[in-house]
Amino acid sequence: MEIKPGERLSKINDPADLKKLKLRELPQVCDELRQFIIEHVSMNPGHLGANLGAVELTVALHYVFDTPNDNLVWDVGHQAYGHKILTGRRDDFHKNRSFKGIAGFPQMAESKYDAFGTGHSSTSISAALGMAMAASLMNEKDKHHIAIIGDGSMTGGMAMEALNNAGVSDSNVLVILNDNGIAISKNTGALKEYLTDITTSKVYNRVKDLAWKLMGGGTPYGKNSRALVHQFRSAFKSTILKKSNLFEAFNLRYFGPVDGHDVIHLVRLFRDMKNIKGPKLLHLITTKGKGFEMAEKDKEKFHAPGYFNKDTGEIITSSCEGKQPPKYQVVFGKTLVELAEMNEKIVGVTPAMPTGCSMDFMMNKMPDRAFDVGIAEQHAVTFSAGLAAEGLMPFCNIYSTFMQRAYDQVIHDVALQNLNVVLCLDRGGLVGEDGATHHGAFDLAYFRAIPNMTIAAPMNEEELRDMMYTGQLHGKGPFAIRYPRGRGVMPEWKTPFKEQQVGLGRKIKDGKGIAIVSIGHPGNFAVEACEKLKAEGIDPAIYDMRYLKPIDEELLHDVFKNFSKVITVEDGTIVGGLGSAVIEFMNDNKYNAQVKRLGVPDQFIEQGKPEELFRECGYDMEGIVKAVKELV
Ligand SMILES: Cc1ncc(C[n+]2csc(CCOP(=O)(O)OP(=O)(O)O)c2C)c(N)n1
Repeated sequence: MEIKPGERLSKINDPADLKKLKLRELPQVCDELRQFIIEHVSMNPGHLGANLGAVELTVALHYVFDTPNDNLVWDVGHQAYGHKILTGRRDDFHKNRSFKGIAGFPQMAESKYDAFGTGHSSTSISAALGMAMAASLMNEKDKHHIAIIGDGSMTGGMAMEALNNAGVSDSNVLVILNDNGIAISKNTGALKEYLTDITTSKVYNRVKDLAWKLMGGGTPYGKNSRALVHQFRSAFKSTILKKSNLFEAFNLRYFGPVDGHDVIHLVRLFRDMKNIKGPKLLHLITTKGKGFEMAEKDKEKFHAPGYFNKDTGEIITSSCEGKQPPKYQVVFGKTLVELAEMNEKIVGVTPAMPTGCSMDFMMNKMPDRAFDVGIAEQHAVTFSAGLAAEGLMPFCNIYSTFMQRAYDQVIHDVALQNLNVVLCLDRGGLVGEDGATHHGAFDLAYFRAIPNMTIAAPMNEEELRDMMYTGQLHGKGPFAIRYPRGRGVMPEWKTPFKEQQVGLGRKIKDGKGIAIVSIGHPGNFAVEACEKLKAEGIDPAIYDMRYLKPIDEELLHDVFKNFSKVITVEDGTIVGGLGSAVIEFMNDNKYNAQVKRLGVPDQFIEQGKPEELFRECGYDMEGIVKAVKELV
């Protein structure tokens, strides 16, 4: 069904059209933009709450600044739908996050208005600062560089590193802190408390208001802001502000907190900010889900709600929900609680993804033993190393794509110290609609290079449970378990625990002429492929390696002694993963076989439904059938 934009929105094809409107027309533009986003996301799922909260901010930024000459750098980019719609992508928005459609996050290749590509958090201030530095070296002194970052993303270490750097530069960076008091789940940590304090502290705000009055300004940030700010700063720099304001302590000029939903005030504020040189931070208070009652009420659920009714807010779930196999995430969360009840040394660690990875089951059941450490993957890993060094058994769950952030921490703080940390890599492989920034395509390859590391990948729910059980008994250093997004294959998944022999694979079926060697969930595609091939008289053997490291050499000897044609299947890059390991083994042991590697090719894969992407990469059931027929 076609969704029609409102009267004003329908005329905005780029920011120049927006700029033609009168200031008083902007609230109407905001209403129409909000409605357009709600209608689209209800039918074509994506991020909702963050986008609704950023509507006024987005309209005001494009109204005042000279985009794309001025750079808008969105942090994470999950709140940039309004930006996309106002910058020429309104009519393509029904293809948001779809195969061959537009990306759900800003993408430099997609539009000149997307100053920087994002998806992972806490990068915006660094990128904007780099751009500002480049502009100043190239003598483009009038360009503006604006980082828009949420309070959750501000907890990421990179954001702090960038603030630290920005504060000693005279670069023209404006950081807009879009503070809605929540990340995906409730924001955690001292920074959150600090932001609440400066927003609500009567003393702080009274002193600030008094300052404005003393300086003769009726409203803060009025016409003569440059002079005002100067007086304000010199009077308060060494006293109240510097001591009580974190951002001033970083040498950034701090403005706010102000209402981030008053579009007219925001326009006036931004116009003023344009005249203030140097690094500065504007603190906006917004409401996640603004303007859609259900989303305001249940912010966590409406972060990315899936299909919902645009009138009632009711979330639409598929009717056969009960009969389907569970999601790997749920099996992880519930199994962790079971294990923690058996082993008191077990603790859980998540960097800001408690519901996504299902650590919330443990948090609810045993709140003292499960930690949400904020959007801080590096810290999560080293924090887990610390827990392990004292004899606890941490299960540190990080999405595969975000684990990339913590690579050195895994090598230096866990593997080199040979500490017993169970690293759970959720969303391994191609994840679907979130696209290139979120695919967990590299983990098998990047972990395989690390000494002391064990890497396990379950083919189904039972194996995930057994690997988790085995991981906590292992006691010989880091133990990684990587599993995909979404459902497994076993509706009856609550199997009794069995300790696995680490590094032992299995032959799923015997066969003739050709062997398929797989790891993890795609082994199920291989089983389906063989059922299909049977009808055509082709009968490959299937081996499920279970462990990529240590790899089951005995099983691979069996493969190469019996087959001269081998297909490897993995849900990850073919550069350095299972296929590479098998070829290395063949070479080292002087076998001579034809090996075809199926997996993610050596390129970034964009968004689409997982099935579409598996097909595109050629390792779904059909892809395996095709490869077997070509090779046999
Ligand atoms: C490095 C990294 N870790 C985790 C995530 C997953 N993630 C996406 S949005 C989000 C919450 C961001 O919170 P905030 O910046 O406050 O924005 P809000 O959604 O509240 O507008 C998280 C944790 C991510 N994108 N990048």
